[in-house]
Parts: sequence; structure tokens; C-alpha cells
Amino acid sequence: MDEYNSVFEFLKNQKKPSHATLIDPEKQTPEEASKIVQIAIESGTDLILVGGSTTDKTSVEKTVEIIQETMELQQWAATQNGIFEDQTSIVPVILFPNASSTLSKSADALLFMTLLNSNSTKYLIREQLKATKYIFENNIETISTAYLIFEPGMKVGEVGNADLIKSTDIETSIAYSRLAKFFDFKILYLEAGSGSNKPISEEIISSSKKEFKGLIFVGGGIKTPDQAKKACLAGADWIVTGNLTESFEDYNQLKIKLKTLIDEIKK
Ligand code: 1GP
Repeated sequence: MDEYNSVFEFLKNQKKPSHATLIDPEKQTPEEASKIVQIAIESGTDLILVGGSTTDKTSVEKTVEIIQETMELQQWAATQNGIFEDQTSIVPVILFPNASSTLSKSADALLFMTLLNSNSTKYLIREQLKATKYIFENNIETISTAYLIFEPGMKVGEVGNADLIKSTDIETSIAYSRLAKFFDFKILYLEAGSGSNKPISEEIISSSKKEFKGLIFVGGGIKTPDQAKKACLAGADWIVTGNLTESFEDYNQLKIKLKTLIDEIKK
């Protein structure tokens, strides 16, 4: 991170498609979350996102704090050994919030999102307005993000009161991508919903990429290296996986699973 002036600069300057590990603080204890992060970093993940549709402030704060502490220790250990220095020193922790209350000043930055296809002003602008005081007082870097939810949408679609875009509706998707471009958002985040049975289609990704010149994040239902690779070839700059790190038999198996997917997108 040190070589960049901001977390956004870091996100923008990755040379290859990159991988983000999403940690939902509701799904495990903070201690388990930090262990998963450690494995994810060893497997080559580039970024940690923390957030979930129904999470609360305490679990977000605890999880971010313990992840940061673990990463510092990991980095310290790496410098002692003289190995892994690069790998462990540049993985930022970014908030992926569901509400103005679920923020943490220990995070490196915040995806300052508006759910463009929400039917509710709460997710379009009101929660963001409520968050401004905390963000200002704690000097948190904000990264403007246009968030778009496609079918099936899952929990986030429901909670966000999204007017879900059909997975085949390229025209609507293009219109929203242009909207995001005209507003000059830094990120366009295409979401199928955590646990979706199919990820965002390649057609949606490639048509958005043509319109939107900022970074494209894609998440929801990406489980296999092949799905991740296809999303990257279609134009995703960042692939986000969540569920992949939630079900595993042991940490060794988790590492193999994650590393295989990450290696595939970076080939
Ligand atoms: C983040 O919703 C995704 O955008 C995560 O989805 O849990 O299905 O990987 P999965």
C-alpha cells in the first residue's frame, strides 16, 4: 500500500484481474474471520471486503479490528523471515456496508455505494447522508461505487429493495452503466447476490465494460476457477467471492480451493 497515495490508486493500478475476499461478519466469529483472511492472503487474494446484508456495527468493528491486527502480525512475521513481504504488505481492508451504522474507523477505505436500482431512497441516498458525519470525523477514504443488483439478487436484493435487473436484460444494464459513467463513479459493482446459483453473465459484464470506464467489480455465485476466469475475460477488473470461504472442511482445503481460483484469474 505504501507506494500508493490512496486505496483507490491501489485498486486501479493492479496489472491483472484481481481477487477480493468478502468476509461477512455474521457468518463466523472475528477470530475465525481473521484465520480465513490469513489463508486468503497466503492464497494470493488482493483485497479484503468486510460487510453483509444483515450485519451489525459491533460485529463489523470487531471483525475489522482483529483482521487488521492479524495482518500486522503476519507482516511482522514475514519481515522477520525475510519472505512474503510483498504479499502481506499490500492487502487493504475495505468496508462494503449495508447501512450507515455498520462502519469502522479501523478500515482502510469504504466503498461509498449507492444501490442504483433500489426502489428505496434509504439505499439510494439516505443512509449515505447519515454516514457523512462518521466518515468525516474519522477521515475514512471513500470510493464512490455504483452498485447494481441482478436476478436472483438473493438476500441483498431483498434487503436493498432492488428492482432486480434480469440476467438477460442487456439494454437496462447498459443504461445503468451509462448512468454510472455520467455520474463519474469510480467503481461499477455488478452483483448477482451472495449464494446465487449463477453468476453475472459474460454478456452483461462485457456490455458494461464498453460503457463504463472505471473499475468493474463482479460478485455473487462465483464458485469455480472457470466462472471467475470467464468473468475476467469478459471485462471484470475485480472478482469478489464470499461463500467460497464460508464452507470448507479444513484450512488446507480452503487454501487449495482459493489458490486454484486466484491463480486461474491471474494467468
Ligand atoms: C459479493 O455477493 C457477493 O458481491 C458474494 O457472493 O457469496 O456468492 O461469493 P458469493
